[in-house]
Amino acid sequence: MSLPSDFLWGFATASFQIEGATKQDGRGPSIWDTFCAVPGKIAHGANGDIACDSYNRTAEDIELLKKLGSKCYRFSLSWSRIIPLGGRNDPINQKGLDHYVKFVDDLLEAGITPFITLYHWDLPDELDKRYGGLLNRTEFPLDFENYARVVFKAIPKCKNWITFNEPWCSSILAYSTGFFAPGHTSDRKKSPIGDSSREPWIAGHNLLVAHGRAVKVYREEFKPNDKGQIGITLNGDYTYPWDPEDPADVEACNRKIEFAISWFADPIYFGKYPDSMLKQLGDRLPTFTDEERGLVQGSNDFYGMNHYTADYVKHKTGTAPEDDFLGNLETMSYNKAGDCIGPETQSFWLRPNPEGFRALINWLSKRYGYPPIYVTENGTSIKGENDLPKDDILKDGFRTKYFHDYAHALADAVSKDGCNVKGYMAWSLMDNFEWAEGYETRFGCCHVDYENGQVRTPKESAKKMKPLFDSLIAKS
Ligand code: GBH
Repeated sequence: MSLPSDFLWGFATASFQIEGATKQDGRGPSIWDTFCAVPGKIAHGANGDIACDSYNRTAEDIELLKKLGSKCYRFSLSWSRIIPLGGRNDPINQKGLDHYVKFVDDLLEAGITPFITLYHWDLPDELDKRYGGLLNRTEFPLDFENYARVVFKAIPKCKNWITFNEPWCSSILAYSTGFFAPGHTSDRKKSPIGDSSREPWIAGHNLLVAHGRAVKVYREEFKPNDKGQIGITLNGDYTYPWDPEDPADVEACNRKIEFAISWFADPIYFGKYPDSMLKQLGDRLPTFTDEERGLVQGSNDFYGMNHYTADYVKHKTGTAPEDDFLGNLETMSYNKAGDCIGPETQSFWLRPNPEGFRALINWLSKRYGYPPIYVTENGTSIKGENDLPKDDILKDGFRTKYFHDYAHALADAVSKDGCNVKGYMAWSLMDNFEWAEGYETRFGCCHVDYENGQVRTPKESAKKMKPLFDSLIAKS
């Protein structure tokens, strides 16, 4: 057996992607409600108003998790349900808070370990309007700290906390490319506001400080009694050189991971930004004050890893353009020899490459001193899945194979390479609102019938998850 007997596995979701009920029980709007209302931003003009209606179906979702054998469940809280206006002097919405308190009670009752993400991209809209949201260096971290404290105090029974999901996306996609809310970019055809050369790096910095503030609060005010753990979840792809003989491509591979992951992980583990980023971005990368560094350095009890795919990387020559965020390189699906990184999916950025998963777990472990890692997301879409009749969607052999191969790659990283991976959460429990792609792209292990009352039906991949992990986890 390759995984320890206490290894946790389960499924993951996020509030805006599944909850719906955007106007129920006093919830305030988030930046995603606002963004969805802008014509042209979301495929088919979709929004989160109903989604999977999980806000009204918590019992059903817990039954589903139980049936699938899920040991843990990662979900996120909607900040604007709990504090509709978001700020530290704004009122708390007790109904919204109670909803999550009960949900955690019910999960524990069902024997499922909760992993709570405090922030999965749905900032209270008011904070964006009031002071520019993530771009505000003093207000945003303090408001996040307050929100975190409110939640820690109300839900002491949760022992696993994730501050931010993928700050890379909250910075780059929201403030550079403008694909995600609030949609800032330098491209004036897409947005009247934004500066892709500076804003993403400011947002990233402020997210790090906000993370550090929440961790300090948890460690000082709650951890001594509650005895939980807290960390951040970062996304990143593995990279292979387009031309393995070209040292510049080999170097660019490392640089690509640094721009995606070490941007956040280096300050957290080492107290500074990576040299490669300082070199390219210069003073566009904010400088940590001593106070900020003190908050950020050492602020992970564990590393939350979201991982889906890998790329071939080809270096670029000359000075990087001001809006570059990859590290002056390009990513490709084929290498110089003509090998393909992996089969196509419904997501242009995702091609399965399980070996890359094992390699990236090793890369992270070596760089950051073999920290405990929880894989907080891993999964795939399937090309054309949404066009199939429901019965065929349920036979998701492609996804089943993806999970099989990735779980085995993870098991090798643990049993053969000595990496310290402690849990794994598949993305996603069910089909849901896939951000700018609306409901067209499905990532669920369970099918959601959006036309017929949001009925959930396990696909083959969901049913095979328990046997898969049973075959890898040692019996206690
Ligand atoms: C996760 O991000 C999210 O956490 C989750 O909410 C989402 O549903 C899931 O993926 C499936 O998409 O070419 O610059 O546009 C995955 C990591 C990183 C994948 C950014 C898409 C786009 C790169 N994402 N990437 S870009």
